[in-house]
Amino acid sequence: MQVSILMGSDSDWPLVKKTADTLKRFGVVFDVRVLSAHRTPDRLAEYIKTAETAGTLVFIGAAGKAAHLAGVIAAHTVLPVIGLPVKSSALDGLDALLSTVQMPAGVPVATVAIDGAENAAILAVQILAVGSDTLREKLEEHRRDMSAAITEKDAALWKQLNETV
Ligand code: RP5
Repeated sequence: MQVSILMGSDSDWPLVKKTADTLKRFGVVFDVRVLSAHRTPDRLAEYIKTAETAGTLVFIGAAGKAAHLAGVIAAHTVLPVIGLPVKSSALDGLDALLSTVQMPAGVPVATVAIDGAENAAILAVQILAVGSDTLREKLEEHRRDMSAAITEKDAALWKQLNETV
């Protein structure tokens, strides 16, 4: 297991599935669990220690509302922690963003955008790629694919405009 994805509730899964699917595309081995900083604090702490022993190198903590999950994970490990603020509140995720990103000095959480599920996975792959040429090549290929897709969309738009003018 290279990445442990933790989410505060099963209601986060429709979003977090995108993180899982992206990791799968890169061939990264991961675990996904529902563990809450507030509702299951002891089991969360236990899991983090178990995951470290099992070889986890990066944690992803996805949570909404007063989202302390990623911060609490970071308090229990020195491994890199990525925070994914989930838009599940009346405040549209701004509460989760601030709760996740505003960590005290010495205990960072690398926070992606509100609902930035794909970027949470890509950042995890980038961290793992520091020690893996294979992952680095896959990331470079991913960038080339994105670039080609944009070029294609640009060309399609120009074609459409020229046809209508
Ligand atoms: C957070 O509260 C979870 O991460 C979720 O985003 C939100 C709502 O949880 P549920 O009430 O749907 O379980 O802790």
